[in-house]
Amino acid sequence: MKNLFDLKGKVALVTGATHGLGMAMAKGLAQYGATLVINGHTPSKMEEALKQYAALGIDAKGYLFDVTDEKRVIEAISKIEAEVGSIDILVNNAGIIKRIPAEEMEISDFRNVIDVDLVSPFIMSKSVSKSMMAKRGGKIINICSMMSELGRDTLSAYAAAKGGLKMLTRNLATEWARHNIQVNGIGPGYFATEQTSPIRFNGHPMNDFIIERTPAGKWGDPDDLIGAVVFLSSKASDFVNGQILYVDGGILATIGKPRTA
Ligand code: GCO
Repeated sequence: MKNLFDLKGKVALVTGATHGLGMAMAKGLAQYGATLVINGHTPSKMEEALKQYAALGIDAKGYLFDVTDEKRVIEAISKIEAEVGSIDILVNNAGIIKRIPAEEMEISDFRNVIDVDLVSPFIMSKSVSKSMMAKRGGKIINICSMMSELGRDTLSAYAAAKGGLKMLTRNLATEWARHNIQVNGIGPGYFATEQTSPIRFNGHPMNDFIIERTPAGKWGDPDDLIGAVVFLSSKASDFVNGQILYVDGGILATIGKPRTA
């Protein structure tokens, strides 16, 4: 039986893959045979990340570009296509978060989060879609969030972006399935990363709250996302379109339970 999850011969581009969840997913794609291309925007972080990939025996190709700038994205995609090959798998992972009460949030901050977390996945997807259509196939995976389904204090911009990203995923799936392009999403629950460190340490109440609210009773480990991203990047998901696969330890499955007295 052919290995449905084998990514050999496929070029995978992961945005924001110099650290955190992006790096874990990128590592997993490479370990399943993909040729790995990573995006970042900070030269020092890229240099450090490429060393970490190399230490794992992964020959990652690094490209520095701003995913919110369509001109730069188009230039970068054509450079990658010339130097590595056309992109078979795109993981739109790059994102930012700003935790500010809605009534205090500057419109510029709101717009910045929407730009990075929602507009840039559209820019990236549109930019790779042409070559995917030409070769009649491709995989696009958008990294959504619990905030694609739920609100949380201080996250108005982030939830608006991630809720929009869920619907963008469904719409691109609708428009591009006819080209054999599968567009899906992954919704990570609460993971132990740099991005969540402000709400995990120094006695922050969110740490215990998340552990209680998550049926699995713990924060996720970034490697817990590898199975989902390999599945959605592989032949195994050729008839899966417009789905958001939540990897959340069960948070979205439950209303939670009362604190035991
Ligand atoms: C927060 C967290 C979340 C997680 C993730 C959950 O402040 O609530 O940062 O946003 O990062 O998005 O899926």
